[in-house]
Amino acid sequence: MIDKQFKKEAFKESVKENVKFLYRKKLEEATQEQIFQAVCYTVKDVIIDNWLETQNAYKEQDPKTVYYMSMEFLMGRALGNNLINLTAYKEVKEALDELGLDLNVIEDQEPDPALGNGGLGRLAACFLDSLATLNYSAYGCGIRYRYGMFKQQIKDGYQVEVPDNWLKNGYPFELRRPEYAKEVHFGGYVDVEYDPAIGSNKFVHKGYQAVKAVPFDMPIVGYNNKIVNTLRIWDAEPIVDFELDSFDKGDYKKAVEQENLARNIVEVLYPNDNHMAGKELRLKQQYFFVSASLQAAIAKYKKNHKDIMKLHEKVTFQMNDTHPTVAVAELMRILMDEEGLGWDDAWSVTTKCVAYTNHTIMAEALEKWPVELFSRLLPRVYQIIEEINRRFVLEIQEKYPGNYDKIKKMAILYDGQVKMAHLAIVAGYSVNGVAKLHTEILKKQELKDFYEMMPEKFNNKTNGITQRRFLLHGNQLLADWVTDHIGPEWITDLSQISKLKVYVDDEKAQQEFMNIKYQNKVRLAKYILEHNGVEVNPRSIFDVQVKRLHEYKRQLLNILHVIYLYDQIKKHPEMDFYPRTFIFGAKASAGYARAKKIIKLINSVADVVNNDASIEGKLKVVFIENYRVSNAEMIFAAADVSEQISTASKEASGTGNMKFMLNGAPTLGTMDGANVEIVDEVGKENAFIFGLSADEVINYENNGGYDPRVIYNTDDEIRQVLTELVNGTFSSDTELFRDLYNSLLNQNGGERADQYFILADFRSYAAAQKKVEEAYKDEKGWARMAMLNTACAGKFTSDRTIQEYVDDIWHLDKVYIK
Ligand code: Z57
Repeated sequence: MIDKQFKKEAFKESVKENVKFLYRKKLEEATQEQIFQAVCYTVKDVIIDNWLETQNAYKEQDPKTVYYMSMEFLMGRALGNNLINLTAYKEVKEALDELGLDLNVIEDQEPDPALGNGGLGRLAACFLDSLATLNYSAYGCGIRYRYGMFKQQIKDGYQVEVPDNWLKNGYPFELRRPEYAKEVHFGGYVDVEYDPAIGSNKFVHKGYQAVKAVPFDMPIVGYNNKIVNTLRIWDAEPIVDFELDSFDKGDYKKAVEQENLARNIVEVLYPNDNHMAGKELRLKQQYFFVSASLQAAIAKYKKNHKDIMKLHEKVTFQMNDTHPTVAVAELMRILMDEEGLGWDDAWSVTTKCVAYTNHTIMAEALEKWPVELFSRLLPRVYQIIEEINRRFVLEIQEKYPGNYDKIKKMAILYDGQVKMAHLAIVAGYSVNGVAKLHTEILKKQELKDFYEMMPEKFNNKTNGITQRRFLLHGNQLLADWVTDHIGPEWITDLSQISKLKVYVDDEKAQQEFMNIKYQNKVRLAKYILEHNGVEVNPRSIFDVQVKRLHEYKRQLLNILHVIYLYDQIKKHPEMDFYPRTFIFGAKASAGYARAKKIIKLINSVADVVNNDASIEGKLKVVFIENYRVSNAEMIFAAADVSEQISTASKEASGTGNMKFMLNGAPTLGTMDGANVEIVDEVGKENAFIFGLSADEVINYENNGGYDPRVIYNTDDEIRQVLTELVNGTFSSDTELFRDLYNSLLNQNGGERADQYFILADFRSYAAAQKKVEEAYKDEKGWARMAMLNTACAGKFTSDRTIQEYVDDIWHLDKVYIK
């Protein structure tokens, strides 16, 4: 334990001192927010010592480093997590107690740094936690958005987006590093000039606009190992005392443009999950952080290494989805134009340094940039992509002579577009999917041609989550109980949690386990009462679906089933029905009208159901406002049932599913993403699986879809549910939900009727829900199942995922701090 550093008295003194010098106040006069800041500075002081030591150890031992390049890092709050990883949480809680302060209240002062949308950004955050905990040298590289993911308010049942000004009070854990600033160039044109030094022509980028990229570093504390890695996020500043190139001297208009560029570029995170908006500013953001990160990585490498041809021995860049894929061409540019390598040498280094992770097969998420936009914004980088493409097309022709279809399907440049996934695959030395099923679909369907041409690049890395945040911090009661039974090794070796299996039939253990679940449900019920004004019964089944709102995730299926249950209870008031609370939490992209309508529907159904005295509180529906990492921790801990009901084949992995499982909630889900592997681990008798398989869905899709009207016409109860969308049951405005109704029954432009197979899966979903109810009534059986879910979650730690990335892709060296 590192509690030496947190000697209680010294800690208390330091907090008081910090309140004094930060705010000129005594502790008694300070607000909770000021105390939060003071506590953070005390904690940061300890972290900085470890941070320095870590960086020194890296300098001495010179390990290979991974640069995890991501547009999103959904970190969640840092204070509690840092205390956990410093193994100082309980000591600090006690020290604060003695000062009359409550650590929970202090933690609640911290804004969630929400620099991400959903799964992809949260995965990046879990990976950083695991990398530090496993003693690997790693940087997260991203953007310091001034405004992160918007805050969601629900007004009259509608989502309202409120800007997330997370930096308003200053963020205590970040460190500005102006000495590492880099310049990034946009626009302009490329000139060919004769260079007498090399006796040949070279390309020179001119007439560009420049932005200064200034890094802010955040410490990433490893668990109980003194390692502190760095999340480096880039801010943009105008180049004020700008030295415009000689031909631009006195160009006032340009000076103003440069200032605007700097102001806009890091302003806000695009709030789209699994969807590409295609905005020019987004491409600017991508190039901005990629260029700055690569420049910094290469400068750091060159400090201690002479031979740029050996860059890949010390450095690897992991591209989190295609968002940072411009890195391929930017690295080529730096190696050629700045390091003086020729094409072949630059290509040889680049293709040993970059690797790509695919996170989705959703067509609307694929990044394709119009050539016109791309070449105007990044003329030199575009020129390099043209050459990569030219050479790749030659390779295709060599391998498949006369097969022009292959060129059409595989080229990087085609139809006036730059296809980022193709660029990533052609240059990457590794291409991975994020769950077994997903990787198989990539190989057999989406990326079939590439897999056929370069099978050795493809591999699977099933996602994982950090148990430090999602059990040790989020569910302290259960964490203590687990440690009491099997010791603390699970904290850094989650495979140990299988030792709980010997307790699943032990009645005392069952009671304790379910009692902890009950207490967590009481905690959530209190939160719901405070935030929603809805009273829920903690003895009811907490059935939870929390994730981004997207049609493929099928929150609509869930709420239609709620309507179905409501109809049943109304029709048969005497029927046996175990009380249920359906809990939703989801943000919809600001521009995604249908997703927002589904939120409105959930809230409208909640209004009717929750206020219908005739159903005697058997059914409650709650929409938790502003679902985010901090309240997620509490929600997973309190869940009885984990809703993972995506249309099979659409959810690449899912990671919420793993968080529920770890906290003892069985999965109610389709055979999609990592659900498949969850069932492998826990057994299908300890999950509730329903619906079409991925193969069946893909088969329908390849053959024109299916006809939901057959179901509508033959199933009276389903027809009744749909009718209630448009007959005034949930809104006096019968047109309000017309679009949702139509989307299930009619085709619309290029969109098939019920393209996410909601009606096709409805009956089997309802049957699975019925089984949940039956299973829950068997108290011991349920306790056993819940415990088995926790006990079988070992595979789903991001520690395992990261070790696989290290073994198969990154080949990093472990570093130990004395
Ligand atoms: C995103 O959150 C994911 C994929 C994307 O392409 C984008 Br853009 C955003 C998610 C997947 O939908 C999840 O299934 C997956 O678990 C997660 O990425 C992490 O891999």
